[in-house]
Amino acid sequence: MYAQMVKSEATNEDPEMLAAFQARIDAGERIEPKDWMPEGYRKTLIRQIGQHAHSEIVGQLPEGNWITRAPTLERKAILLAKVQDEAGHGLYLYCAAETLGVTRDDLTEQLLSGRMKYSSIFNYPTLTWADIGAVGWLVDGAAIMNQVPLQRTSFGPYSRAMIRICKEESFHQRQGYDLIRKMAEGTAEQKAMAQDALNRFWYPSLMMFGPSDKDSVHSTQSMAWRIKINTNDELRQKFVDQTVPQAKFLGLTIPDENLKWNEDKQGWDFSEPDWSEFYEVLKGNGPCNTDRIEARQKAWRDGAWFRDGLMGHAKKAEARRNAGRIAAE
Ligand code: BYC
Repeated sequence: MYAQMVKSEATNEDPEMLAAFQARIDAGERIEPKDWMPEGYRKTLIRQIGQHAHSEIVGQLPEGNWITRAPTLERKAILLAKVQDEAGHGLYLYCAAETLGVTRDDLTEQLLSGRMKYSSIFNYPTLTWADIGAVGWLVDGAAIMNQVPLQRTSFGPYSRAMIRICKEESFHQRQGYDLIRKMAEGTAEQKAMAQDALNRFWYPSLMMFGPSDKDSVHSTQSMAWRIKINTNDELRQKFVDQTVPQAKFLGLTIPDENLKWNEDKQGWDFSEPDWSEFYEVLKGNGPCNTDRIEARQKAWRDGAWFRDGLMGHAKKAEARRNAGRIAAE
């Protein structure tokens, strides 16, 4: 069935090569950059890895917003390290995408012109210090739920980047939980801030997993190619099952009246997010879309002198090397 789907996606590619490629995927082999791959596989990876890289980079903005206002030196140092980690994750992922024949400049240009997406979650504001806890606990928690299976994704460079990223993300999730726990166990006012953060971040976190399976455009093909290992709904359910007991332990209430343990499925029933809000955010109409893109555009403009300097240095070094080679010949 999968081979048929692959064939219909890319009719001008050699059916034997497609079948051999699918057999490698089905056997659990990793695909490496120099291997033959269907054009659709390459494009899907560039889209997913590129969006993922952009999410890491844009994801620095809501948290970076609180570095100067962290309440203690220790919390500031932790937050600073976390935001730096996100930059590193973006770089590993851009490098993985570059092995597919796209440049980081191309990807950046597509982000800045609005032609490439980043995760919807980063279009929501971080209004209070408790939001930084909620981002670590819920947003990094959702990110890990999605990324742990991606360590086994079929494309070698992506899978290896995910191994390192997951190690760091799990530290991020724990520091977020520790922060929100301090707030939840603090004064009545602090606990109310923690609850408010949970209320605002719950549904946007559920949206991170993408549309429900019936509306997911890419899942079937991406799973056939093992670019994705699980469906969006499977991971969303796992996230809810993991998070409900954590919220109970914190003494916080998940803002969902329909949350109910389902004995048959051994998991929690929960309300779907408002998908019309999700699609509005994707169209650019979320609370912070404009701010986020403008911040990245400004960073790109402000960094022009540095990129020019690096290129100038690289060109001079190359000219010196070439001159040395000619003299030696
Ligand atoms: N936001 O067919 P579907 C992080 C788009 S965590 C925006 O299901 P797919 C971080 C989707 O791109 C976040 N767009 O797509 C954490 C597609 O549109 P296009 C990053 C979304 O790809 C803490 C359309 O909706 N993680 O970085 O099969 C701190 C239809 O969806 C979203 C990753 O990127 C969304 N939430 O599945 C700092 C993980 N959901 O492209 C940083 C890797 C869907 O056709 N990515 N769309 O125009 C994935 O696992 C998959 O790409 C997704 C979506 C599950 C996200």
